[in-house]
Amino acid sequence: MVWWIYLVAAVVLVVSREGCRVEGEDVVTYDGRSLIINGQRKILFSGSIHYPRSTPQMWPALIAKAKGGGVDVIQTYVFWNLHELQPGQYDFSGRYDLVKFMKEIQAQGLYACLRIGPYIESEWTYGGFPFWLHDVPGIVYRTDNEPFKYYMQNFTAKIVNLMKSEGLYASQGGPIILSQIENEYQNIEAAFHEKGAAYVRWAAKMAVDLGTGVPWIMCKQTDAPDPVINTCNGMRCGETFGGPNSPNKPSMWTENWTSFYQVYGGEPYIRSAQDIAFHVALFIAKRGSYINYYMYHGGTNFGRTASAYVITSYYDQAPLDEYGLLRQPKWGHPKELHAAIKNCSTPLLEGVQTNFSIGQFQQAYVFEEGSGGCVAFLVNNDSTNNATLQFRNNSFELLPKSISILPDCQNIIFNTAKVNTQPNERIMTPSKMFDAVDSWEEFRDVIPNFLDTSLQANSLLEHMNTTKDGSDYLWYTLSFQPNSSCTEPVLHIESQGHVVHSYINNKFVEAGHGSHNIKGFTMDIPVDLIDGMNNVSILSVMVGLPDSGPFLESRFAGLTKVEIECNETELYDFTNYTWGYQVGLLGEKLQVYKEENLDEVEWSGEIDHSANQSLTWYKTVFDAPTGDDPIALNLSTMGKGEVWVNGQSIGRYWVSFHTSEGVPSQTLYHVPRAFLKPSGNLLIVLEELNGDPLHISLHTISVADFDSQTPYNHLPR
Ligand SMILES: *[C@@H]1O[C@H](CO)[C@@H](O)[C@H](O)[C@H]1NC(C)=O
Ligand SMILES: *[C@@H]1O[C@H](CO)[C@@H](O)[C@H](O)[C@H]1NC(C)=O
Ligand SMILES: *[C@@H]1O[C@H](CO)[C@@H](O)[C@H](O)[C@H]1NC(C)=O
Ligand SMILES: *[C@@H]1O[C@H](CO)[C@@H](O)[C@H](O)[C@H]1NC(C)=O
Ligand SMILES: *[C@@H]1O[C@H](CO)[C@@H](O)[C@H](O)[C@H]1NC(C)=O
Ligand SMILES: *[C@@H]1O[C@H](CO)[C@@H](O)[C@H](O)[C@H]1NC(C)=O
Ligand SMILES: *[C@@H]1O[C@H](CO)[C@@H](O)[C@H](O)[C@H]1NC(C)=O
Ligand SMILES: *[C@@H]1O[C@H](CO)[C@@H](O)[C@H](O)[C@H]1NC(C)=O
Ligand SMILES: *[C@@H]1O[C@H](CO)[C@@H](O)[C@H](O)[C@H]1NC(C)=O
Ligand SMILES: *[C@@H]1O[C@H](CO)[C@@H](O)[C@H](O)[C@H]1NC(C)=O
Ligand SMILES: *[C@@H]1O[C@H](CO)[C@@H](O)[C@H](O)[C@H]1NC(C)=O
Ligand SMILES: CC(=O)N[C@H]1CO[C@H](CO)[C@@H](O)[C@@H]1O
Repeated sequence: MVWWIYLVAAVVLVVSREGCRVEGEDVVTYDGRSLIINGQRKILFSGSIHYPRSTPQMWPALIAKAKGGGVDVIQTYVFWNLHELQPGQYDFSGRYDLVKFMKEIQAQGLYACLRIGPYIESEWTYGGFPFWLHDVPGIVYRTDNEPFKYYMQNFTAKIVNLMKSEGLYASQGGPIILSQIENEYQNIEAAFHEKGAAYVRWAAKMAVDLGTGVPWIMCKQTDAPDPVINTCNGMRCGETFGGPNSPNKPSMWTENWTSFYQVYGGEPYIRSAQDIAFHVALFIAKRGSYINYYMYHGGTNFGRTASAYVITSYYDQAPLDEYGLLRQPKWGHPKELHAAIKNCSTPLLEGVQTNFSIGQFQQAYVFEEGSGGCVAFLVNNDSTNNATLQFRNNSFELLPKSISILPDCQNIIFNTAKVNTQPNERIMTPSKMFDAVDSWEEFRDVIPNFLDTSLQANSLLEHMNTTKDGSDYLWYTLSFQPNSSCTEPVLHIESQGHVVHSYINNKFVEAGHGSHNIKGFTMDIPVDLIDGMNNVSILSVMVGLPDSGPFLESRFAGLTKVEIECNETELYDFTNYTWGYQVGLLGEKLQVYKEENLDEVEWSGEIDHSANQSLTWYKTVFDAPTGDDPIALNLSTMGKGEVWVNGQSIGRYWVSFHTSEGVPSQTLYHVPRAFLKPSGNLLIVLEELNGDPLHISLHTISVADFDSQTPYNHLPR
């Protein structure tokens, strides 16, 4: 549908909002108050669950638990770099089966919001872009650039056509009521000057012209062109959102962060259930009608899918934790809030809103219908004291920093600061220790020297453009002969990310790294050189590609300067020296983490993790714990690396990177049940430092109320 027909349809529907329903198909439109589905205004609660961050086996229970929590809509991004491996070559299998995910949402009677992007950020490597885009001549991402627009339109059309061919839009009887184009573009728009606004107009028109029959949204985009709806992302949209850019558009909140993503070296962000409820209630009081929890279930960044420095566990503090278990009271408290708001949705949606002050820090928001329906939200914004006040001839004592909901303007049925749900806690039940030395075998990866390399260049190559994201690892090697008088040599390395391991003459010398907020780092390492030719091999490691900011296509990573300083005045500058390169580790090239390739290398039964740091592959087998509880590996004694179970990567780990409190950011790593068979599961650990595999342990995970140790994984009554 072209946009103007769409607007006319919206206007007609506002005038006569009954009727108009095509059997089995939902007509989705909107007015200044809310989305309108089959002629009815709706207040909708939505929850983000990203299909590739869990397994298809987990999807039904995750969706059911979201529904149980009072969620009406499941929101997901579409992950371009999982789906389009090479231009025109697609993968929609297994965890990438978007159609199956949408059909599960539909089967459970929920709606879907499909955020195609295709730029998604999402703490996902390269913001969702396939790395091959980088090599398209003349490309500049996310601006008025023909090559970029071609591939963006091509993928967007691919997804829309896939959804249409499966009948998944609400206009076809499917669950999808909204689609998103672009993502928080306004954050970078100014960097592109007038091309930014031109791109926004193009993206909106391109999307609308695809004719999905349901509205499009743009989040954090105040100039979203009609009929695309601009929506808010953030923690406090009730306070920060400037509102829709037209009186005919509803006020929608597409990312109310339930927590925050975590980076290596960072602490988890704990947002209380009370604080979430306060801001959700405030947004509704201020005539908001759609709120999405980002994330409702975060899940796991399997493989190398996390973006730069982001940990493998994603939003574990969401209402459903990484394993899909209820995190209380974050699940139960919003559930009560949703029920309270749903209970008075008619006066909220059809009534006239007024707001007025009822105290120095207190306000009332009242919705009244001609027919007598009345709902009030009483806000106490005093963060320390109760407020005792009069409202409509009744006296109320309001808790500090709270919103009370009165569905009849008389009685409080819900207060955001009063949590009735019992908190719960995670219980880890040990299932197996891997402490038998003879259960492990190891393979030391090979440190390449200059003469072993086939790719050579007279400069320091940019890391990402050299690996093409085929691996985290890039070897920079050289050989050189120092002057005999270079007696106290110091190896000086400057890197733009993320980790460096340095070796001289095949001996480990030192590792260094940057962090999420401090990109570059330098190292000065006194080294021993021999007379004659020395081999210098430096391993540059990336922990995910960047996912945000303008000009992502021209980011620089890897080594920027390498010198050997003999003394204050004399140094060897290797910046323009002849370097030899190797992309990836030998074990990666041989895929030794796969059962069928184990024989490609010699495994040794004599494991010795205390030996000087080197790149070591460890292998063992284990049986799956009985039962259905989720499973995790405790890697607290390891350093940094990646883990595979039956050939599938469960993600990177980086236990040796401590927070300011001196603890690892993540020690538990999810092993999905779907990756396992009953016995003989192959576990492969690639360790970059000198972590101790003998103290890895396997646990089953459950949750229990604080006061009862009885675990439950089901929905409490
Ligand atoms: C998208 O591009 C692929 C090749 O890159 C091509 O086969 C396909 O026809 C294109 N689709 C559209 C809708 O342009
Ligand atoms: C009523 O709400 C409007 C819009 O949010 C705001 O500008 C105004 O200050 C509010 N009035 C009172 C008395 O709180
Ligand atoms: C509550 O008070 C804080 C601090 O003064 C202010 O930033 C915020 O906007 C207020 N919120 C409401 C809902 O009045
Ligand atoms: C409150 O009480 C006064 C005096 O008794 C009465 O006039 C008024 O109508 C009452 N207001 C409401 C909302 O009940
Ligand atoms: C605040 O009000 C609640 C009831 O709304 C009451 O239970 C509590 O004792 C009060 N707290 C204080 C400090 O007065
Ligand atoms: C719904 O609101 C009515 C008053 O309007 C109240 O009597 C009832 O208990 C509420 N139900 C729920 C589930 O909150
Ligand atoms: C990226 O690498 C290719 C070779 O694979 C090279 O031709 C190109 O110039 C490089 N681009 C940049 C920006 O370094
Ligand atoms: C620095 O080292 C060079 C040889 O690498 C030597 O010739 C020179 O005398 C040294 N200078 C000082 C100040 O030690
Ligand atoms: C340097 O590397 C080459 C090629 O692997 C090797 O033959 C030589 O022995 C190495 N030299 C030293 C000092 O390790
Ligand atoms: C090494 O020796 C050569 C010749 O004696 C001299 O030109 C050069 O500056 C020296 N380089 C360093 C880094 O000491
Ligand atoms: C390395 O080569 C580049 C390009 O040829 C040049 O701009 C730069 O100054 C050189 N750097 C050093 C340290 O020689
Ligand atoms: C748009 C918005 O509200 N952003 C806020 C999200 O929350 C973080 C952390 O509390 C704030 O720093 C942002 O301003």
